[in-house]
Amino acid sequence: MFSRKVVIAASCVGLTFFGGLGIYLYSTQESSPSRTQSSSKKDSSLRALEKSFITSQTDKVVDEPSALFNDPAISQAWGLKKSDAARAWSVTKGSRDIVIAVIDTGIDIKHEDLVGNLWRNPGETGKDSKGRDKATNGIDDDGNGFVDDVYGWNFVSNNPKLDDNHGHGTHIAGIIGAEAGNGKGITGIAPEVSLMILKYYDPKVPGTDNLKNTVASIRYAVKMGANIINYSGGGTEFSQEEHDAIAEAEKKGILFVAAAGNERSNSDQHHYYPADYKLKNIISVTAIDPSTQVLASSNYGVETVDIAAPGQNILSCLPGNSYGYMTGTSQATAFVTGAAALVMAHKQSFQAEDVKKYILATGDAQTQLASKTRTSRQLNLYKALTILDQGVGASGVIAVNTQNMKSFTGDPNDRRSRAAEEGLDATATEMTHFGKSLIDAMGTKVRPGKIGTKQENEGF
Ligand SMILES: [Ca+2]
Ligand SMILES: [Ca+2]
Ligand SMILES: [Ca+2]
Repeated sequence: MFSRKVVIAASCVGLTFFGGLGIYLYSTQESSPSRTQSSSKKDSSLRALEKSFITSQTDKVVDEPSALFNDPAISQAWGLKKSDAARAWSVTKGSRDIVIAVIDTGIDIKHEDLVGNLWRNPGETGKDSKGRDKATNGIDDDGNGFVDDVYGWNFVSNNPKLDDNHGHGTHIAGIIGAEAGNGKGITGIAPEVSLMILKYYDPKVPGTDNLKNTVASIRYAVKMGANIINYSGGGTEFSQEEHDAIAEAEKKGILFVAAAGNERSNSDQHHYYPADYKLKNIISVTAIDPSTQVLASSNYGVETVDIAAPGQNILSCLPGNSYGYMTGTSQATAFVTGAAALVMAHKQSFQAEDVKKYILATGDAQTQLASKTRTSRQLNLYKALTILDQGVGASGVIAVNTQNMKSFTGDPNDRRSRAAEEGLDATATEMTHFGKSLIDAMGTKVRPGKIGTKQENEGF
């Protein structure tokens, strides 16, 4: 039997506070062996928090998103530019109707950049029959088995207090759904969204059964109607219970976005769960740096790891209205979750499998990712939202809509120039090529009629 390694993120070393932006820079090494402890027999059921490294920023990228929103730190978030976020936001900024369960270390529910995007359980808000606030009346008003679960639940301490004693959960929540245009901090990938907070790990509570809490969190998310589950933990042991809980989510059309893990290993050979369960609703995500290289610390695998997204020195929220940088596949996972929220908001009929296939098929193909991921692609938010809009039908043929066609810009690769040399309409060639690969990736079982129908309904 494999022992499950318990790994927590590096702690804060070399803290510097930049008052103007409320930004903390942490300077630490990538991994810290002293924080890696082998699990004892008693701890064998632990599901580890995937280690995100608190890091210092080294790469500054001039960023278009800063032209769109007034959030002061947005220009320091290179991953937004890398993922084509600004153009994606011109299509949609998400929707409060999309509920994302963030299963993590809790969050700072008072954080200035998150408070407006928290999910609120409708059954635990408002007044009860005696005029008391349902949120604090000590009664399980909606009868779901949890008392006063307004924003989610703390499965570590079995109460509704979601305080983040680690920082990881707040950071992940910020990447997914920090508010845009509020003049504070950063902007999440899906700046309009509802974040359901489920706490499965707390470094201050020793002996926590992370796997049990993870399973309970997944079941809560399924029961309470989340659309997407974001999970950045994992371990090398297969858990039937965890598998079955995610299979329940699959049945309900809930997407499960999972970190590939930071074990520096090939997941095809050394499986990492839950990312590697063979379920159609799971997206496994690895992390890249600004030059599109998979991080040395990140797991990879041409059979098991689906897609890559920014994960190095990612700026996001930290508890206490502060901000800082972290590195790891957790951060990359949050990018994909945000992308899924945007796609669901834009295409409301999409279920988990549709969103998954769509995000995987619309990423930018990169040669550096060919030996590291199943799709060889990095996340592209704009293309994830617009390929269908551009009129690529189920047959891979482009609908006649030159207005939209002209606005499309795809991969900045040589296909365009080759097409120009051949006297072809470069954009059309690109789109046809891309449309075919999209359909190939989506497979024959994927609702081809529905895609075409949907486009017609939307006036294509
Ligand atoms: Ca309740
Ligand atoms: Ca209550
Ligand atoms: Ca903001």
